[in-house]
Amino acid sequence: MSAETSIRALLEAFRSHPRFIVTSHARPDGDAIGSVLAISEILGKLGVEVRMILCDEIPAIYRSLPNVDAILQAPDVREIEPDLSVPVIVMECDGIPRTGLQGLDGRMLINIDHHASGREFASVNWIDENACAVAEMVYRLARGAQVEITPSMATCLYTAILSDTGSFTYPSTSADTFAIAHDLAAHGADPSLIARDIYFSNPESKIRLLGTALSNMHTDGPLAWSWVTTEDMVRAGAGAEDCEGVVNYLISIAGVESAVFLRQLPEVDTYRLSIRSKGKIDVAQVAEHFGGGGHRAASGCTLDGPLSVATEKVLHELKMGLC
Ligand SMILES: [Mn+2]
Repeated sequence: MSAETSIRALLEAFRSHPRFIVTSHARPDGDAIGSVLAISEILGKLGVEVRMILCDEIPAIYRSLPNVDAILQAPDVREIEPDLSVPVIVMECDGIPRTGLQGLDGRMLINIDHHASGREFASVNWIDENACAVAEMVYRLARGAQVEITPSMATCLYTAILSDTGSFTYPSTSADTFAIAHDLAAHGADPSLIARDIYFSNPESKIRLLGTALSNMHTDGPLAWSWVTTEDMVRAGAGAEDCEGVVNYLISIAGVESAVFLRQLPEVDTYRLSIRSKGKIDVAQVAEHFGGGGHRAASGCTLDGPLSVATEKVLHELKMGLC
């Protein structure tokens, strides 16, 4: 579906339902949170009532976003919205499981995604692989719906685009990205304040954990990898969100084409992998091979331990991708 057709289908759905649930994926990132907040404000302006529900906590760096306290955290949407006739907008997910939420089955679903691994699982599916963030699509929706971009909307969308493009450095960054960022700054997004919240507000635990992760670093030609165990995390007083971005230090090494960061999950000997590429290797394919997903340059998946086996498996796939 073209953007125009999708936006028309969305507006039609908004007109025929007085109430919506808006959600995104588990372990929400800047795009998930910023897009949920912005689309909810747009819906509000269109006279639609909205409940924002995520299964996980908002990471500290996004807790100053406007209206973020209105996002509810619950394992099951029926706890908050028992009426099954209330449709759900699912953003940045390739299916219901990615939300981590229960109680979505049997509802009308609207799917808005920009991942290469995006799938048409909903009644309305708007998937644009070329969008740098779902926030870009939400911005286009606001324009298409002729909703005025408010300073709070602009702040949420700019935050999402800044974080999802790796500060305007990923291959998805285009002239359009800057045109949108320009318009958002003109409508009240403050680039300096937003950067301070995202990049200069780290908890000390995150930097301590980074130290451990970097001392566990290994390289083999164009590949770099590193890990932290649950014990490392306990020692640093760190949580899962403190692992965000560690992989970017590994991919920042000259000559490294692809990098992997493995985080041991609590209780079971299973690892959450973040994979990055400078472009030669399609890491979306590598992640999909292991049941995960993402983009050509940034993806993720989960592998069973022990650590040495998980590491060997992913390095093998990455080496295949280099051939
Ligand atoms: Mn995104």
